Amino acid sequence: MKKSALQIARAAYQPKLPKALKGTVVAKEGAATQSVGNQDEIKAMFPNTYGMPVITFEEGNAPQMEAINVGIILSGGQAPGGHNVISGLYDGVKTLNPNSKLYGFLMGPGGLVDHKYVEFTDEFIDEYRNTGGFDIIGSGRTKLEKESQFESGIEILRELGIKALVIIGGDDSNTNACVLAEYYAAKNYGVQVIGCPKTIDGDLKNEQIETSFGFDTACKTYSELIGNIQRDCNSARKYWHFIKLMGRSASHIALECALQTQPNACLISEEVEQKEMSLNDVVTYLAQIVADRAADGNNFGTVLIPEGLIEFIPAIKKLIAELNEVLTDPATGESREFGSAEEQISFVKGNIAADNLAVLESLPADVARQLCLDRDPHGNVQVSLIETEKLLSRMVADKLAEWKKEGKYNGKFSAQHHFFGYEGRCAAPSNYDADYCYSLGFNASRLIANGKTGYMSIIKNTTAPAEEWIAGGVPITMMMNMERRNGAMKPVIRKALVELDGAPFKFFAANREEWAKNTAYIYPGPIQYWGPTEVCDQCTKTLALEQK
Ligand code: FBP
Repeated sequence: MKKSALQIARAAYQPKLPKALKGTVVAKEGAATQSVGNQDEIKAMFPNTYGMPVITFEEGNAPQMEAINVGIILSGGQAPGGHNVISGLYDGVKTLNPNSKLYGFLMGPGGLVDHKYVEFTDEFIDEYRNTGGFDIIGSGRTKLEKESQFESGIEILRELGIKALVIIGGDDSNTNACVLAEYYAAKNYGVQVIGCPKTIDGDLKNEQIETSFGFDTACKTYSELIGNIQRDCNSARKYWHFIKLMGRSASHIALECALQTQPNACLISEEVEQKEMSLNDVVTYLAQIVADRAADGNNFGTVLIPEGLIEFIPAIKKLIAELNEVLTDPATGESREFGSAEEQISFVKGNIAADNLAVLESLPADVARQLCLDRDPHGNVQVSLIETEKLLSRMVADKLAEWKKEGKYNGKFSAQHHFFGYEGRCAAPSNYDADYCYSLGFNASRLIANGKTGYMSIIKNTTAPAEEWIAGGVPITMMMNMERRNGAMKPVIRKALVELDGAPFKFFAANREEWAKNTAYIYPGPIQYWGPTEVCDQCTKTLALEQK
């Protein structure tokens, strides 16, 4: 593989580890834990992995381990730093015993079920240290939930002598990791399962997990691009840029990018829901900002739109909930099969309540169509395929045209559209993500060495220098509650949405009026890997505000 000069230099970077992980460790156990909701049901469903304590690792004299074979899976959407989780785990198991082996299952959880794998070697791992992407073994969205999949998995794990499996994923994949951990524990199969918190969306976080990996790099990459657009926008002064940002559900990415770039407007889905705003209310809010700037002679600006917005508009949320029910076959709990998209849409229209049908029919045809079509394997609407940025700018243009007729607006409105998602998911990891991910992987080897299963690898105190980071593990059941999925109640990790009383949102809300009216853009520039620490080693503004 031909490498750029940066890649060659970056390969030599040695990610930092918390002090506690540098030598042998001992596990300090906290008190027994409880799930965040539905305790009785979760306890009954996870009798072998419920109630375990939070673990913190401290320096100590642990005995030398026998060689162990470990497997790893990358699951779901790509996130910068995944290769460092693998290299951290590889180095971790080798320091436990140089004869330990690490296997990677190919193209996501499907690789475990279909017995597709590779064995890592020094040369193989070295090619991928500190690089972005998941291409080292590929990723996939196969949902691990059926007994037949778990049984197929154990066959290959036994064949390769694998005693522990690490699953790198978001809330859905880690929920499945926990179900697998419980199944193997119940059957006494002798295979531990450990999760790692990944997703650029930033919604896998709680009091134990400060942030999911990849969020830092993805937000910095998008913020660089937004900054570039803002400079262009402020140079030509003739366009409004409508920028949709990834983040399937929560608006953490949009909020962080707003904190980094100070755009003229940024929608936060959670606020739209809380204020029970309709699509028309959202459009009026944006059109007013455009009109106010036009009154000052500024016919240009930037608007950030979270990808998941549409699902948070209460009427549309209610519609989607019914669509999800209707699209699931109650007999099997699986998605219904249709011969064509048209057949699916007409089935949906014939089977939903009149008020929801009215909402569906009020939406532009392309949006309505996408809402009626297939979900991803975890039952999520594929919001990355809905062009909200075009929908909103079209509706703002219509509103401004009305206001022009009424003499309330006399500006010029010309829009450009962008969607930043895939651009950031495989970027070379920032120093933060390179260090955090390496530590998460290395730490997973210590959870394995301590015989843990059903735990997620955690690294805390990450706003301090890496030396002072705290390593340990949290039982996955602790993060669970029951939610309705595909027509039935299921145990799932609770997703972290933007907290409207949290410091990041409050900071944004306190400043947004000024950013709307005045042109107060910040141009963050590219991620820096070398240089002064205040430039190169910063965490996200979200994390800094949350932890301050
Ligand atoms: P994960 O939750 O698996 O990390 O993926 C998140 C995400 O990047 C969302 O932001 C986006 O909506 C979705 O993946 C896109 O999925 P796909 O890669 O399948 O198009």
